[in-house]
Parts: sequence; structure tokens; C-alpha cells
Amino acid sequence: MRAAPIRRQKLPPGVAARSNQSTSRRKGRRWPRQNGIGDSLAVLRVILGDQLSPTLSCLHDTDKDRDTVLLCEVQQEATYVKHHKKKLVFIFSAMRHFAQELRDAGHRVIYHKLDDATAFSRFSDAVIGATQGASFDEIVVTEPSEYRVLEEIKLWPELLNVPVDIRPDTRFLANHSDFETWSAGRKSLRMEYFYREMRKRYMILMDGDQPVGDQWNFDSENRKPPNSTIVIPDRFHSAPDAITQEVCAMVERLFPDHMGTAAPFHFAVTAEAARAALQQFIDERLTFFGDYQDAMLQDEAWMFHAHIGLYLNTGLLLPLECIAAAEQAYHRGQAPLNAVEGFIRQILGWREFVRGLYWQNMPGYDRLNFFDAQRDLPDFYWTADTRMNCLRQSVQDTIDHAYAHHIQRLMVLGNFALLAGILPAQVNDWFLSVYADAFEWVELPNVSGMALFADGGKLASKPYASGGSYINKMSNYCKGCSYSVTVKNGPKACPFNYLYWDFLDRNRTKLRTNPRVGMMYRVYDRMDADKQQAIRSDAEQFFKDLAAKDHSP
Ligand code: DLZ
Ligand code: SF4
Repeated sequence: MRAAPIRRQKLPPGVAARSNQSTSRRKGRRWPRQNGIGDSLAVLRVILGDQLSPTLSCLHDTDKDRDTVLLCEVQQEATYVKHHKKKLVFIFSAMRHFAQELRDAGHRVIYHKLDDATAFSRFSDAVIGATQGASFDEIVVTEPSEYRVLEEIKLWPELLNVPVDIRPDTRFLANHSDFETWSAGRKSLRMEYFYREMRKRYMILMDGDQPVGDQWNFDSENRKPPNSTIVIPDRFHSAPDAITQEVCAMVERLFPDHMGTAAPFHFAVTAEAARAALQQFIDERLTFFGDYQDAMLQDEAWMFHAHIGLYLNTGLLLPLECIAAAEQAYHRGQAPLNAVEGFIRQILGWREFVRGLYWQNMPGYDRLNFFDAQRDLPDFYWTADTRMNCLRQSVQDTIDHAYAHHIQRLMVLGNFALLAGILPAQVNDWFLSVYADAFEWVELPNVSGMALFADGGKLASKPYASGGSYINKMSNYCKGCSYSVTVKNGPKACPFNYLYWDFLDRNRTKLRTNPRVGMMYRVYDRMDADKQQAIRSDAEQFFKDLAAKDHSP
């Protein structure tokens, strides 16, 4: 990345920092903004459900007297995967609150509720509806976060016979060409190097040209197992107002067979409440965020995590305000460097990196299946009905809260899907459905790249496969399990133990040459033939049980 460092500005919360991105129009034809007699033309400004920020590029030149903003709840988005009920409530309620804020600020807003008589089933239908009701000279939209929706929007100029201006999403800190420039000519793309460039460029946690603390990454300090003395603060709670309660009732009525329940509902649905959630994290959780980042405890879904992904991914919070809040906490002496650096890395490094990868590899990234995994997703991902306690807990947290933290997602739910050879498309659909923060651009690289290695190593240098001992080290789940994590084979054995070796054995031709996995093959090859046979037959029996509808492992 060669762009010059950006001077950081002190910004009030909620005010967008200028990013490096150009807000100029897309290449190609520029339609005139003036009609020749001094009046600006009427513009329809379309805002999608994950674009709920007044700083949005499609709003920046609004003429409130002439223009109209359109937001619409549409059946297509609600059902293309079966989103968790709490996720639907969150998005629709946040959209309705945002529409009200725009009206209060003097914008003319068209808003379609999903249960209105005027409801539309797709974005395109809603835009056709709006353009039939009034005459617009142009449609302006900020580029959607998802490839599928971009393809739909690209059809609008022909469909509507109106010019469409698709603007860059300036909420992100690296734009598409930044990522292309950084990745050009690199044999493999690793987040760590991208992250260092972003640190330097935005001057975050820097001491001149050196990282604060003389180290870029403090991850090795962020792996403490949980212990019985830690006290976990209550999660943020925002009381549902009348709008949210109305949305809860609608979601229960229209989507009875989606995961979970709408109530109790406690997520923030406005930028103001999301900022309060961020502040509560900074004050109450950030100090231990680093230490216990990978720890899991029975019946403790929230741990010391921030739970702000859903706000960032919908525009209620902006990346630089979250980063600034954590960095200031460090400089005030309120939080240690390992915690602050770890938190900032997620936003400035990982989040931007996976977005770059998504757009670089779409279309097609969603179809990658490096291991040719073909097994169906087990029913217990929807029901939590399994005797494997780590999976039961992680799925139950997901059902209860539309949330599970990153190690539950990666090392329990993702690891199982990897070892068991579950079809990546089904795993992706599940992750996209069940988490309130999940949007395809962030979900797909995390699941197909990080958890499943379905991309063959575009994102990670090796598959994150592990046996039961890692889960046992980082959690207390194994104490409450029907299986024994110390037993390696037979009916009592923790299935992760033999599935791990069976996975390596099954995929030998694809993994043998990976330098980070090679050592494990040497361990496997030193096992005696009986042991290797026991691994194979335990795995075979496990998969038989998994396929039998009346018996869940
Ligand atoms: C996720 C979602 C859902 C469930 N519903 C809507 C909706 O009804 N209207 C809307 O504008 N956006 C919704 N979203 C978010 C969109 O899926 C998201 O904005 C696109 O996928 C981005 O390309
Ligand atoms: Fe999970 Fe195995 Fe531990 Fe049970 S014993 S909780 S299956 S890791």
C-alpha cells in the first residue's frame, strides 16, 4: 500500500473520519447534475439495511428539497437464508429507527415495512415502485456489501431507464484499489502484513514509525484459559421501545420457523445506543478482552468480547470511532496493550483484510471446496441436540442470542464442520443465517477461508483443525460432556480426537506438502497399524450415527 499516511483527526463519536477512499463517481458516463436553469435534479437515494449511517457516500450531496431516500424491508433479503429471528428484529428495527432519524433531519423518506400492503419482494421491485410514483433523474446508491446485490443493482439503469451512480462505501478504511495494490505480486496474502501497513497509514498505536510497545502483535499473550475466579460483567442491555416491539411481533408472525425467538431482545438499534454499548465494553470488558479472548465457559456466551460486530457491519458504529475509543483507553492507562492491540487488530486488520479478500475472489469464492467435502450439515446445528457438550453449548448460545464468540465459531462449530467434511455451502448458509453480525462479505472468508480451508489457503496458511485437547484447555465444556476428552478411541472417546486424525489421513494428498501440517503426518505415521485402524473405524461409526436420523452423536 503506497498511499501517504493519513493524519488522524479527533472526531466526535459518530462523525465519519475521512477515509482514503475517493467518493468520485464510477468510471463511465457522468450524468449532468444541473438541468441548465439552476435547479438540481431529483435524485432517488437508496439505502440498504447494512448501510445505516448518515455519513454514507450516497447521502453526502443530498438536496433535501428535491431528493427522496428509499429504505425497504424486502422478503428476498429476509429469506434468502433463514436469518435468526433476533437478527431480523435487529435489522428491521435499526432500519426503521434510521429512517425516522433521516426524517427528523429533514429528509424526504419512503419506507416500506415488510407487512405493509405496499411491501415489495426484492430491492429492484421497490426501486421500480418508487420511480413509478415520481420522476427521478438519477438513482444514487452506495455500493452494496454483497456481490449478489451488486449484480442486481447493475441491472437498474436498463431496467429503469435512469442513470445509476454506485458510489464507494467510504465506511471502510481500505478501498478496493488499496487492497489490489497491496496484494499485487504477493505469493500469499497474510493479514499480519496488511495490518501493519494499516497501522502505519492511519497512525494507530504508533510511536513514530515503530509500533507502540515495540511489537506489532500481542496475540501470544491473548490465550489464557478461563479460571473460576474471573467475574464477567453483564452484557449491554437496551430496552426495546415501541418500534422494536412492533418488529418483534412482526418477525414472530412472518418467520415462525426461523431460529430462535424475537424476545427477549436487548441489542442497540440506534447509533446512540450502539455508542453506549461500545463505551460499556471499553469501561467494563476491554481490560480482560485480550487475556480471555479465546476462553469459553459453560453458560457464559458473552465473556469479555465487545459484541459490536453487528453495529459495525450495519453502520451504527464506524471503524475509526471504535479504534479511537480503545486507543484512548490505552493512553489513559485504563486498558493494557495486549487487549487494546488485539481489539484494534480485529477492526483495522482482520475486518478490512477479509473484505478485500471477498471482493478479490468474488464471484466464485462461495463455490470453493478444496477438500471436496460432501456431508450434509447435521440437524444439531439447528437444535443443539447432541451429546457433544462443546457443540451443544455453542449452538445453544447461538439459538438463544444470535451470537457466539469467535473461538466457539472457529474451534468448535467450524472445527467440527471441517473435520466431519460438511459441505461448505451448507456451513456458510448456516453461519450467515444465525449470527446477527453475519453479512456475506465477512462471513464467507471467515468460514470458507479460516474455518474450513475450503479456499485451499488463500486466507490461512493451514487448516485450523484440532482435537479435543484444545477445547479442553480453553474451556470447561469437557467436564459436562458425555464423552471423555482424555480417551482417544472407542465409544467413550471425544469424537474430536479420532476425527482429527481421520481428517488428516483422508486428506493426505492435499495437506502432506503443507509445511505447517507435515509434522502431524509424521506423528500419525509413527502410530501402530492397530491404532490407525481404530481411528478409521471410530470415525466410520461416528459418521454412521451422524447420518442416522434417530441417533445424534
Ligand atoms: C440482512 C438484511 C435483511 C434480513 N433484510 C433486509 C431488508 O429487508 N432490506 C434491506 O435493505 N436490507 C436487508 N438486509 C441487509 C441486506 O441483505 C444487505 O444490505 C445486502 O446484502 C448488502 O449487499
Ligand atoms: Fe467437546 Fe470432546 Fe470436550 Fe465433549 S469431550 S466437550 S466433545 S471436546
